[in-house]
Amino acid sequence: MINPLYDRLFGAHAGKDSPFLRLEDGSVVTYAGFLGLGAQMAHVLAHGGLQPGDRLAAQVQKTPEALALYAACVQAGVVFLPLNTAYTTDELTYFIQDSGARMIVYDAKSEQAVPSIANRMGARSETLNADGSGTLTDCARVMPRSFPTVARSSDDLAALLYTSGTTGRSKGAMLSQGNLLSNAVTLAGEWRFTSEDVLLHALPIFHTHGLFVATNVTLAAGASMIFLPRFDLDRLVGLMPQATVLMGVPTFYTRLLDHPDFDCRLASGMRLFVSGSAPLMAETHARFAERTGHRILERYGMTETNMNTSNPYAGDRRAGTVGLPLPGVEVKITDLDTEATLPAGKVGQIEVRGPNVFKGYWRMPEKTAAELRADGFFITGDLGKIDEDGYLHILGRNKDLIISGGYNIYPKEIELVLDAQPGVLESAVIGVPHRDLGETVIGVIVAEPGQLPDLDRIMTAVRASLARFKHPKRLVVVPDLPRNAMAKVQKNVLREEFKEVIPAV
Ligand code: MLC
Ligand code: AMP
Repeated sequence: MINPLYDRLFGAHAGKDSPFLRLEDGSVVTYAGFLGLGAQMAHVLAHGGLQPGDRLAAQVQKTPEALALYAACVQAGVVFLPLNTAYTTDELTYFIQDSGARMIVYDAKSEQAVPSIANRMGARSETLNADGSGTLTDCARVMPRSFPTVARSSDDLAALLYTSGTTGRSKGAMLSQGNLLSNAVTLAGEWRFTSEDVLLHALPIFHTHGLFVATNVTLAAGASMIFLPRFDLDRLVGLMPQATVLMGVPTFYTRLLDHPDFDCRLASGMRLFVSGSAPLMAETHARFAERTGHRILERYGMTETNMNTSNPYAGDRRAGTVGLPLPGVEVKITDLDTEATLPAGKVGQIEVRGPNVFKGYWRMPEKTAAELRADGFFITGDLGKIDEDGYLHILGRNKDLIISGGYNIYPKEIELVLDAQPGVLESAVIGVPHRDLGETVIGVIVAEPGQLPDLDRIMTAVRASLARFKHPKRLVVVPDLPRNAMAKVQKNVLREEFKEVIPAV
């Protein structure tokens, strides 16, 4: 194989007229059609001067063309950097600068700042709009439908995915061809995917879950996907009889349970429901099983590691656990202070090692050294235990992180914005329970002496700099923040105090 990821996931389907994407309007994109478009786009990248190893940043809507751009990058040896469509210009600028992207593909209808950012950086920019139009597809259309695949090795980078950090500065996780390929092939096998499968795809394609788990597993099996542009509960319910597998964040499942038409008849053609990216409540698992007869299969992963563990396909799927280590993946629990490996039943930090674990953080050797040990174990920042039967339980986090509807939100990033506002002395951002999203964001503010901060003005500043899903649902002003003897803010005290500040919906 000259390009392991391309050859196995994409090239293996060359010439096949079987469906890859089933679109909402009933039309179908075949494997051959998809690969032809990907090859045309690879020519556009090469004509644009992109060399193997160069980064291409894409902030585009979920379309077949956006997915073909991923295929094009892999085939041309270009490192794919997908970006959340909710990111603001400020956020986008950081990612483009930090990654040194050589080409930026963006939606001309929603983002106007890219050409000037690209100019400043000496990068090229192309447009790809939500209807598939744009300069990228215009140029691609006149290109040959085959492209000489660029040689890559397993260790070469395939993707750069940004994940926020506790310092408020996002880090680019470097994922190699081998990281992505090994995980896709393992999961397709573990979850018994075949070419007959039809995956109901309602996740975004700029994160690990929708791109590398859902899409790569489908490709590894030569299966097809019902490719929805976004999550839409009624459509999900309406299309379920045509599907065999659903992958979603826990919010998908709580919302499905709230839908009056969702019952066992509707789910009778389905063979598998997978949940991940955030904790699935045992109660949701139980209600789902009662309603449909299906036990949701929960798995555990991260941007840096792809998937680490999964409940078994054939064995016991245990609610409240994330299952067993995947083949080839080692999971251990270590003491936070001594770093010694702990026995079954003891709670500590979760560390993982395997072919799935990333190569480090882009241009951040100190951060890489702090989280990725020399022996290959990655310190996940999650806390948990392994029980007597080998199942992993996630019991908390040793990192200040909020997960809202499957999106990670690092409080520090929001605190930095709040702290910079007039009248604000300091702030603490916390996650409180939310029925629909699992957790949601609250900003707790301490005013400068004698000042009354203007909360509307503060929210305007937040909106200008941070993606919508990170916005606090409420701001509250308190006289001071609770601190421990080390002067560290006790967020657990704040979480307890404000846990009911957001009404249950
Ligand atoms: C949308 N909004 C959110 C939100 N999603 N706010 C907080 N948290 C979220 N997750 C906001 C919007 O900005 C909007 O704000 C309002 O809620 C309604 O927007 P919407 O677009 O109608 O929301 P909806 O489509 O219902 O989205 C909810 C969702 C979506 C759960 C379907 O968030 C989603 O697709 N989440 C999946 C995220 C994901 O893929 N995570 C995987 C990461 S990879 P307003 O103000 O306009 O009302 C990873 C590794 C692993 O973690 O293990 O998988
Ligand atoms: P991300 O950085 O977006 O990839 O998110 C990774 C984090 O999501 C992990 O470190 C966990 O904290 C969390 N996560 C992923 N899957 C699960 C799960 N099944 N249960 C609990 N937490 C999860």
